[in-house]
Amino acid sequence: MSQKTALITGITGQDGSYLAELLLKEGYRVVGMTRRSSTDVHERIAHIVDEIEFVSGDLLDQSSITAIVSAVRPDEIYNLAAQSFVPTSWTQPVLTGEFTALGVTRVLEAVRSVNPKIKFYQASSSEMFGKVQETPQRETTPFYPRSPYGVAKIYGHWITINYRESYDVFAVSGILFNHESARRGKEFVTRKISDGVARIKLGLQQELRLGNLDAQRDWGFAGDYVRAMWLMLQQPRPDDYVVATGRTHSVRDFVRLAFAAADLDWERYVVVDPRFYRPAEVDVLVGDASKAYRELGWEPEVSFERLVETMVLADLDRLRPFAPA
Ligand code: NAP
Ligand code: F7E
Repeated sequence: MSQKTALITGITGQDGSYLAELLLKEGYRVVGMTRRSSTDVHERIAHIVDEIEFVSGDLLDQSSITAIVSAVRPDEIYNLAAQSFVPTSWTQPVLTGEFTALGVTRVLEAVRSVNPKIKFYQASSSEMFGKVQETPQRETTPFYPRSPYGVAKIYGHWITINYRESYDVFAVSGILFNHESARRGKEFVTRKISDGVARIKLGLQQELRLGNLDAQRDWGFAGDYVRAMWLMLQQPRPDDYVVATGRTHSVRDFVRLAFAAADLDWERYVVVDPRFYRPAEVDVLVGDASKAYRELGWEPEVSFERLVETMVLADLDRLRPFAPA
């Protein structure tokens, strides 16, 4: 069988790095789309950078995307690029819509015009459920977004389904619940906590300021979740899937376990700071991934407890060289 080619938008992000690793292992030619930057943004993929081909493009620019799809001739496209930080979606709502919503149409337009046989994966999100209408949330649960990010992701979800139904494109929407790792951006709460715990343990920071400790999320490991993305494109028919662990924990639970992993008492260091509250909050999310279990044969391998501990230990290792003597 000839080698398959995958094009990944957002390859420099957390998920892009794990997906690139997986696809290389599966024998793919991996091409990553990156946007022009004056600094090196390849930190998360530094270990595999020689095995990946890079093309320069931007979700804002239709001509660059169409030219890339035309030149690369991928069998599969994973559209992971987005403005993905929820608070920024309130301060930059229009840009978030351009990247996270219309960006999806731009990639789909490139697929439609170059070769509608290309398989397409859209990175949809549990943020679409927002103020939840049903618990646990599944593929059929109605959406009620609580941020411009959530609203933009719903557009991306429906335009993906629309291109499947209008043009017969093999287009799937993966509704993924929060997934984390040592490669998570430091502004997201889990990594902010693991980084903060490590800094406090090593004497580099005195306190950790956080927002709403009562929010609850269904947190899994990013390495497990990219496997579900790939499996979705290997199915006989395109469909949409919820990917989640089925367990939910509060930010406070994460904090408690993370400080305990470094033998620290969280209550001595955590300060609740209303600056980190959101204009509208998603209080509690928990997913029902039974369709993915059944049809994709997918299940998560890393538990919440192991995830928290791994993230703290990784930040301790990374920061130890900077600790005062
Ligand atoms: P991430 O770490 O924030 O990575 C986002 C990626 O998008 C980066 O590679 C970034 O490039 C790229 N990007 C942003 N704007 C772009 C533009 N205009 N043109 C081209 N590239 C652009 O996000 P992630 O956690 O890996 O998530 C991947 C995708 O899954 C996102 O679409 C996110 O919304 C979605 N999602 C994530 C989760 C989760 O829990 N992680 C859950 C559900 C859905 P730079 O490096 O240049 O900034
Ligand atoms: O917040 C609370 C905050 O920013 C989680 C993105 O990948 O997952 C992510 O979105 C919760 C919220 O992730 C702080 O209020 C408390 O309730 O880590 P987060 P998110 O908003 O759930 C979804 C699935 C995506 O698709 C997104 O792209 O934690 N929280 N204190 C805090 N959050 C942050 N960031 N910082 C705090 O200090």
